[in-house]
Amino acid sequence: MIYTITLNPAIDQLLFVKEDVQKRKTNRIVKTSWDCGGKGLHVSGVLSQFGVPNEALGFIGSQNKEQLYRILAEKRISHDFLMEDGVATRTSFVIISETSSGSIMMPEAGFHVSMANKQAMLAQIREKVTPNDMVVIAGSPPPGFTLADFEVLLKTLQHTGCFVGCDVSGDFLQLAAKRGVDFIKPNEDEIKALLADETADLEVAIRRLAKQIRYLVVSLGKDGSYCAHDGKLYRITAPQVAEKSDTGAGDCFVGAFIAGLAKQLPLSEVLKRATGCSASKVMHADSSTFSLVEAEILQEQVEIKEMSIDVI
Ligand code: TA6
Repeated sequence: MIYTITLNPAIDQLLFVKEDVQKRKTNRIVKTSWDCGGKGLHVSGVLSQFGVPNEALGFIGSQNKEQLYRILAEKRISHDFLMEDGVATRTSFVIISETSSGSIMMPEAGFHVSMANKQAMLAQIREKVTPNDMVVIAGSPPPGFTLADFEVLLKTLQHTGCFVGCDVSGDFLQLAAKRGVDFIKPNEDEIKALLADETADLEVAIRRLAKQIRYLVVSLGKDGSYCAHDGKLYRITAPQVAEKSDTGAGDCFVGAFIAGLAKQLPLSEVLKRATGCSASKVMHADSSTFSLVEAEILQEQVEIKEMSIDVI
């Protein structure tokens, strides 16, 4: 089984405007719609689209639970959330211009999680997770969820012997890297920060960090990615597509990557698929839509160069 953990889920409110938002102008909204938000939920959505059994875990608020459940049912995402009473799952506003590419994302902070629910999550993990499972923690933590809380969570997961993937940032990423989790996906700046060396050559930085992480992916946005695994370094070039919204593209990559590993595909195939899926996502305006058919066509345009990791 694959579990995704979204510590701070969101409901994305998509605000479509005609042109780019400008100050001192009435920026009229021409259309609004809703999507699930929070990186782990997107990972779950992708896994479901690939037919890979998964369950979304995390903390949600009682006040707008029906709305979130409706969106998750549409995306065929099964879940077992812990609920905080009297608060709402945060909204993440995403502004999408109909005439230009890219999106603006403005997430709310979210609610404080009670000690009882933090403990309940640890109990849930001890009860559900087995050594054959994969667990992906993705997205920002809610206010008051400390680094110490995250360390206990990681320790609890690693104690089960399962595969642990983390798509997190800042101090949480530092900690995940230090604890040698199985998968992380920093960007170029983050990997240099991880090594406390802003001037490090990117490939040198990857080679150094790869010693402690089984699957290390470094995302380079529209320029593709690097992946280091098992003594090999891969440079992946992404297909160029007409961008509508990049929101959720990284999550789509993670979901497809984990789906590929779960299906035990060769790594080059996993990387091609994940890159094709995230390129397809970029062509869609909302936060989670991508097409398996589009992704299959796009993955044929993905180029992978393989290098030995031991050069440096
Ligand atoms: O990556 C896209 C997304 O998951 C959005 O759907 C949005 O809700 C946001 O990211 C939340 O990001 P955060 O880092 O705060 O968890």
